[in-house]
Amino acid sequence: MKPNTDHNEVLFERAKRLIPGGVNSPVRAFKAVGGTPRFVQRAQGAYFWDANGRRYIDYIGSWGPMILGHGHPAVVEAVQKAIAEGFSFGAPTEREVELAEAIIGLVPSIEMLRLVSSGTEAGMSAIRLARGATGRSKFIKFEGCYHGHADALLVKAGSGLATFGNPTSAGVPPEVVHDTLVLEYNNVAQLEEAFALHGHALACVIIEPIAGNMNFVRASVPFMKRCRELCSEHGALLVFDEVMTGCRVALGGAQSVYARDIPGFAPDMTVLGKVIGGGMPLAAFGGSRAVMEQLAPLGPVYQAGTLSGNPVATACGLATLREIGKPGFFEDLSRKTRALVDGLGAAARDTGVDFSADSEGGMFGFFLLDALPQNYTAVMKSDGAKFNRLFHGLLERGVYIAPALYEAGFVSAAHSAQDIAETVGAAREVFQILQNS
Ligand code: KE4
Repeated sequence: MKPNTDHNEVLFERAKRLIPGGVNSPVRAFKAVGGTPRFVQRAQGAYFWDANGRRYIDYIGSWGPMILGHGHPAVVEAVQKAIAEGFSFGAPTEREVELAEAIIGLVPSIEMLRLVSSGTEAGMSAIRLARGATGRSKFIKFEGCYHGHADALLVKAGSGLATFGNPTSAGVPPEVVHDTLVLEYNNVAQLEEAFALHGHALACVIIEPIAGNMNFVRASVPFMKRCRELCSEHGALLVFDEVMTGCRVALGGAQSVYARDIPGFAPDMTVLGKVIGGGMPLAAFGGSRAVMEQLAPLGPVYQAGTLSGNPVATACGLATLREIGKPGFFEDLSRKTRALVDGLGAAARDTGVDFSADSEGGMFGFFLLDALPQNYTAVMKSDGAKFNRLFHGLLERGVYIAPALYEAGFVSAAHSAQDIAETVGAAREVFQILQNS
């Protein structure tokens, strides 16, 4: 190859001939930000190296799972040991029980759980279980929240509360989303009206408690309180989608954060993924015994999976949970993440860039807006072109953030103070360029 070949470009062209868009998940294609995706050659700690051998400080970390950083020795050792014992059996193993015990120990609202292989599978199964357990078909989700790509969840708001959802994807028949009601995040009045109209027919409300698929938008405490109260009043289940926030914003997930402000707060079901698998294909959904025992083979709600509870994935997840459960882990991670957003905020203020940011535990988000948005409409008021220039300016300086303004960011235990300082320094340079142009 020519000496200054860009191997990312060569790989991307090769990939696009064989894989739709050259990627196995759309957000990786850099469609929103433009340019050539970086093909990862290897990763270690807070960094990955692309096909050209260029190092990046990684703030995606596989979209959340790599909370310890890449290649943590204890996790590598656990996975290597598991592989030597066998890849997959399609039969129960002790490690699935150990992982269930570990998760239930961290999330008191879960009495029983089922392991699956992806967040989509967990979210889809949680909706089916809520419908089966309540005998009701309708459910509420919120605009800007993503719960995986199951048909009933690929939906945008209908016009008004009387009408239900419309598909956001081709291939989803309108009737499949007919029972999905899409409301505005943080809108208490609309939520109360929806329950007044449909409360008797609602199986559940599913919510991202801190919406990482809108970059980083917190459900307000009053809004979360009303979600809980209205679900209880009307016999609907409150389903927390903590695929992103679980064991990431706190050891007990976002529900443990809300329980600090709402005494006794707990959802009825929780969907988990990402961190609990440590980067391997593993997710889970759980809740009360009464609800979970509606699942096959005990109850009438069917759900299954060839690789569910995979012995290598459970080893990876267990080793990860062991490490993040160590004393001081989340305090250190939270401090580091807050230092990043504070540093970015100071750099933005010094350069006059409209900027707002927030973090909880090892998850953060920022907006090129002067105030934190409270819902999807507000998030999408961000200047996309400006974000794209920020994204590429950081990328050129070896800092890898999410290639889309509606995605959250993640710090790992492996990110050093030096990495954070380097990132803030790079942002300061790019903010300056944005302001001077
Ligand atoms: P997966 O099916 O991608 O494992 O999980 C779906 C899912 C469910 N719930 C929440 C809150 C999620 O954030 C996700 C997946 N998150 C995206 C990032 N926004 C994964 C990245 C991707 O789609 O490639």
